[in-house]
Amino acid sequence: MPHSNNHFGSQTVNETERIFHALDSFRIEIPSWGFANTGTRFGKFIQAAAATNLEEKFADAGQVHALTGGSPTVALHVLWDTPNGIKDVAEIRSLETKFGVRAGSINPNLFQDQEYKFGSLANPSVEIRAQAIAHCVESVEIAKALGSRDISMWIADGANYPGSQSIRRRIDWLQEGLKATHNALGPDQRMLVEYKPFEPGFYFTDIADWGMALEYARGAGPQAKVLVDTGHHYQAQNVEQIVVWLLRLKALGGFHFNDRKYADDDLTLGSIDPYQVFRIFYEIISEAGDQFNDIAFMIDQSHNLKGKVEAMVQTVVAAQELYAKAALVDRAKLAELQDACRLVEAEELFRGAFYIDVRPTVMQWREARGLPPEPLKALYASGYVEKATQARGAKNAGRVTSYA
Ligand SMILES: [Mn+2]
Repeated sequence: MPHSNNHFGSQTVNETERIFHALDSFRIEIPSWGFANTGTRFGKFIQAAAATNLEEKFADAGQVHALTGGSPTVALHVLWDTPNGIKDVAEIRSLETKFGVRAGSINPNLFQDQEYKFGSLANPSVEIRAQAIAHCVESVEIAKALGSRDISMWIADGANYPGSQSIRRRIDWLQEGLKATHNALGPDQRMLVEYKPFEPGFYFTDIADWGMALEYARGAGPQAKVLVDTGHHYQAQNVEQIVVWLLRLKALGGFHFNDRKYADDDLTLGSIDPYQVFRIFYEIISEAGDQFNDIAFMIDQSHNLKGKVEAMVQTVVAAQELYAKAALVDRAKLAELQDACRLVEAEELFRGAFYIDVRPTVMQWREARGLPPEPLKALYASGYVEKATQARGAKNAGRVTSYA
């Protein structure tokens, strides 16, 4: 076992190379909404340093990328970030140049307007469905103008009570809406279909699992793929197995990474179960092949209590470290052990990579790439958050916190 018996401190040259190679190819997109004030179902919590407009979100995202070297794009939310639609594209272009991060996936908003109380693309009202489709098509146009490849479709539609909605008719309505959105895509664009078993609908959601998402994607057209949000599964589900199936079916569009203890908790990636992230990364490294560039790694988290920029730096660093660990699994050796059914040795080889402390090598990689060796320390030393607090504190103090 060439790589598994000397992991106490420094890595071998081979391992260093593998980690450098892995980190050079690994990019994870951060969401604009991760920098704004958020809360719980009960109220919003205001942070003095939270971003209050798109420029501040880009500034924060640029800061995270400058410190980590791993997050060159920022996911945008159409209603929150481009309130004037396509007219906002010029401003976004100049923010990209100013802050050194590009616009990434475009996220339509099909859950906030009052019209969507009973659903958007699956609403029984033909007028509201048409409004939802128009919004999706506009989102595609914004993405085109920004040069963004992916439209991420998070459909919050569902129902709370048995008998209150027709499950079957909603399938047809939703499929029609997704098809119409797909038809608007440019040749290089993709539509990513996200799924979730419950919430906000507590009897059903219209796209409850990866099978439904896959079927909707196939029905919509060849440029539609499935988006896996790691928090959108029942507790016992094996997410890495879903990932392998989607890869096999050439239908994996990307991820929304986050962690959870109970349901869709939107906690920091790897904070509760880092081994799960490692397992997912391992399957991608081992199975993706030429599909790798078609996988959009994205973060979807909500930091209610942690400092926004601080939490996002922590997230990207955690993702880089877990990705580096997954790259250290000796795949040839593992396959040999698996085929020979040497079960314990196979398992030990696999989890052995998880237990390697890659941080010293990741630090070397950062230094070799002109990045600060310890991004969080560099953030604290920079005074960035203190400056943001100064500049944004007054604006944030006037924000509404209650839902009443
Ligand atoms: Mn998500």
